[in-house]
Amino acid sequence: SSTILLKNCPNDATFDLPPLARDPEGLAHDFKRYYVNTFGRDRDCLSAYYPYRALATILRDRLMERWKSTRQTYDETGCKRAYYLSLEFLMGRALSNATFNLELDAPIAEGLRTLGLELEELAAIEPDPGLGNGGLGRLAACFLDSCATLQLPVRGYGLRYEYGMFRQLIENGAQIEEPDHWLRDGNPWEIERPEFTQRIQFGGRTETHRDPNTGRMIVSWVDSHDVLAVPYDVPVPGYRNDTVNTLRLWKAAATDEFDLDEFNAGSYTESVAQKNAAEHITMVLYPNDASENGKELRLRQQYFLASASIKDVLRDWVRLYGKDFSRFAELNCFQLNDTHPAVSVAELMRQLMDVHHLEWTEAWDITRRTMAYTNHTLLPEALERWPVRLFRQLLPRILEIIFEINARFLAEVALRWPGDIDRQRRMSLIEEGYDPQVRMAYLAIVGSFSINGVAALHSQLLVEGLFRDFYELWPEKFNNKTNGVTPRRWLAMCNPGLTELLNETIGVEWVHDLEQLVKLAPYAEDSAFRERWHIIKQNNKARLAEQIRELCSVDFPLDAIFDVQVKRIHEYKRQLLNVLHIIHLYNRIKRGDTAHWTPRCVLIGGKAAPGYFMAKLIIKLINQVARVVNADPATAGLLRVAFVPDYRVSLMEVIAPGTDLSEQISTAGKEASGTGNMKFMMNGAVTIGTLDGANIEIRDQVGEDHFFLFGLTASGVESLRGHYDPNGLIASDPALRDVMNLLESGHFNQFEAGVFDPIILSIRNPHDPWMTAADFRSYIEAQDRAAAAYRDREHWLRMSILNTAYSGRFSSDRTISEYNREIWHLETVAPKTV
Ligand code: NBG
Repeated sequence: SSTILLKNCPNDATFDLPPLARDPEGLAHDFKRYYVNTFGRDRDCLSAYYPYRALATILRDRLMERWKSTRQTYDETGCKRAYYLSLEFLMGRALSNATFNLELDAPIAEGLRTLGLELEELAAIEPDPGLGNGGLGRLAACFLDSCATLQLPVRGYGLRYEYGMFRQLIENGAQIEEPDHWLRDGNPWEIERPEFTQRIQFGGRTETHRDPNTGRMIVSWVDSHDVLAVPYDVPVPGYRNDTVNTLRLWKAAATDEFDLDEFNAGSYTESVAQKNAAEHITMVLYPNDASENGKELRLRQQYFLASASIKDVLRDWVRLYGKDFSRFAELNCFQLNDTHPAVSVAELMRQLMDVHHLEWTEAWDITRRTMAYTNHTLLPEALERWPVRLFRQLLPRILEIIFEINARFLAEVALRWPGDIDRQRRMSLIEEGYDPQVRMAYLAIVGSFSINGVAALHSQLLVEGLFRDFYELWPEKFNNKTNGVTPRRWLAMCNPGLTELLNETIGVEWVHDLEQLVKLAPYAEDSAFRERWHIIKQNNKARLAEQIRELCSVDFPLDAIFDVQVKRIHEYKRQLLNVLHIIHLYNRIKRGDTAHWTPRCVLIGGKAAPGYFMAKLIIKLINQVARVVNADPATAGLLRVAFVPDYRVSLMEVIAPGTDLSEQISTAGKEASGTGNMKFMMNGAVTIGTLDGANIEIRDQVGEDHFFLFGLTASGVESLRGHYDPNGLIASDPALRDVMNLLESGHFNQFEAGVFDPIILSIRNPHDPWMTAADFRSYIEAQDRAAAAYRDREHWLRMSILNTAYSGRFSSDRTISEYNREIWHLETVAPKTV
């Protein structure tokens, strides 16, 4: 019914609506109206949910008018547009973001107070939508925020998962996963747009016939099982600038037709039940971070996103420009967030040729001028490859196109390197073998004009290693775009205390021009300023400690150094190294080696992929070590350890401001960039870290004296491979030997003999890819330096201030400006003010 069209749309331009209130009284009035008339509540309603909904509706109204005006301005100016294609958008809560970006925080808080309500309390009712795993999904969210703030016409395309990232519980030290039905109570931040529904094909076969008019061969994809893609739009407000961009999320829905064969065979119910399967496509987010998983449903998700989004863009094109695609590449750009949406390359070809009847050369020229690919990892286990047989069965037409792309590409390689058969085999989009595979990264590279890594080291390692052959062929395509995070959510909103001090000291411009934070640097020498800095940090630590007490029943004393590692649990991120250090400190306490001790609270948090055995075991070890350490009276006032369950965006908003020491301790060469490292730095934490990912650039910015460096370099790691000898290291380092002894004695698993054996074996394994033992000595020495530095309070405060002062480079506004200047080439477009 929602797809039935009217002859004339109601003309909203003539509606003459009164302007919406922005003052406390007007806002309170609107609140009352929604609470009573829209949600039907009264004094008997004790649920905080309805006040939240009433407030969300107020903000939605105010976003809506700007949203429409932004859309119309983009259409009217005929500007070039970019599309960020991503299987993940980890947006975080929307209410406080909208309130802040619309500059309504003060009047709303005041209006609510007249009704006896607290803005912060209502904002915390909102479920934190977890439509992403970790860094990659959160980066997409920061990018959308920066695009809207910079007034760039960029639209996000993603999937509307019914179930996002699982909720993590800890039982007996181990991770338990629980489904997170975040949509259960509805979502006020989306608008369903059934009128823009698309039809997506799966299965079936292809047929070729000659067009009687043109004589051209036309391929059609027939007998397919189709699924509908229904878009839900989410507003993305810019920072105080009237721009509201769009994140369009697709939901899978069954078509209304029945499968006739089955229907005639009398299996009516089976036929209806099958329709249900269609809706499974967007049921759940795959909870794997930086590792592929090869399930058919995942490929369905990828194609569903690619096909629906490209159809949507082409529909828009035809609406605005008709069937002439000659300027399409000039006015459109797709940014592929990792290889997850890489099938878009073939899908754009398919639609241009089979639906819009372009010739191969023209379609290929358009595709190669519109697609750009970002790589987010070097880990081999994350490189996506799909079996050719799966493609043949699920996406037969797409496979034909991939084969054709490959044949033409390999001819190009042969022309450049005649007779180099090995190179052709290496570069082929198809990995030959018993079960041939499509290499998605190569498809993305061949189909794109730009390929980038996410930090300087990562981009360099890409062209020297993984993508070397392609770099030799097309050096001009490769570039770096060091990641960034939005200073709105990750400083201004999450750290109101510091924001106030910054505004007073250097003005308010830093919120959208973060390099201005350098103006803080001279204040590091001002002792009165340092004192204010200290008080703010202590308040933030108190807020964090309260959370930890509530969630973990562990007390964090505020005079201790707050030492934090929160991120996905992965062996390469080396939470294990952190645990070894904790055990080392515990040993020191037990042996009475506590002269000049710095009290320390270690906080670790993060989710493990449900199928990742070692990661789950590491969680268990952290919890067991925490239990032993915290229960031992000898550690009182010296050491506390907590594992915070269900780490997510809204928790980081409390954690980052309250952190002193930021743990960024991955094996060098493995962490593509990291973005948590940037959030901590902005909030005045000092980093202890390896020369990996963006850590290198963080250290370059803040200076080596204000960063605790340790460990092997990426090239050091590579040259140690083959003669790494962890057992020799353990034998010769008394501290490490003591740590291993305690671990191996079963001290942390009294009632579960042998549970941690796989961890012990991994540390002692000469082929341990993460080389945990290799970096132990240098790590505990860096930790000692950090502890000593923390005891010199004025020195630490200087370092803390300088970390914030030199964090300007890590704003996603800078990153997005670079994407735009070097890849997208969009004009800024300011919508008409409403
Ligand atoms: C992750 C990297 C991080 C990086 C984010 C964002 C994947 C595949 N990669 O180091 O591990 O910060 O991407 O670029 O999730």
